[in-house]
Amino acid sequence: MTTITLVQGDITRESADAIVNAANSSLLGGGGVDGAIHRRGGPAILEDCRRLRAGRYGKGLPTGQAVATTAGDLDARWVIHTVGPVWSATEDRSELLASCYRESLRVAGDLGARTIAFPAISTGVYGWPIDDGARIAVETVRAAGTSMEEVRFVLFDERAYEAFAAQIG
Ligand code: AR6
Repeated sequence: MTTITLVQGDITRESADAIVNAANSSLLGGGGVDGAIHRRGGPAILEDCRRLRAGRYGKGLPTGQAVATTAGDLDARWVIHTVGPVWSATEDRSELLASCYRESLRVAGDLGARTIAFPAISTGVYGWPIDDGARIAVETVRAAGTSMEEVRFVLFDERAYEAFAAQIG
């Protein structure tokens, strides 16, 4: 049984086996939660990301996929970097957003993680409407059949927290 929990706050303050980063395909950092994770996690995370870019992910991490690095100074064992889709009003990219949650759970599960903390992927800079982003996140985790004991959504503001709370019911 997987417990889904909700927290309002800064994901870089959380303690979990795996903390998920809403990255971009460069894996080399950015704003939003990505910037916060690299700032608080320290340079070890970026060093791992650079190694990934020099190796298997020479062209970057494709949208919807996930990859793990060290968590550096964060209170976690791994950061799972995933690349959400940019919101589009003309194209349905929901499957790519669902894939971010599924792939992050798979990568974390393969590493042996039992607890994982997610931000609301794509709902910031990438413009995904928060209610729909929350629906996809919760539906995908519920359907995933993961080995995780706890899946925690860490929502930065009250609006996002309420959107997730409405999905949990
Ligand atoms: N803890 C938890 N949630 C946060 C935090 C935090 N410290 N900071 C922001 N959020 P975003 P995206 C929320 O923009 O939309 C970056 O530049 C935020 O309120 O971080 O997937 C990357 O490098 C929002 O609800 O990620 C990419 O280029 C959610 O996290 C691009 O942004 C996601 O917002 C990815 O855009």
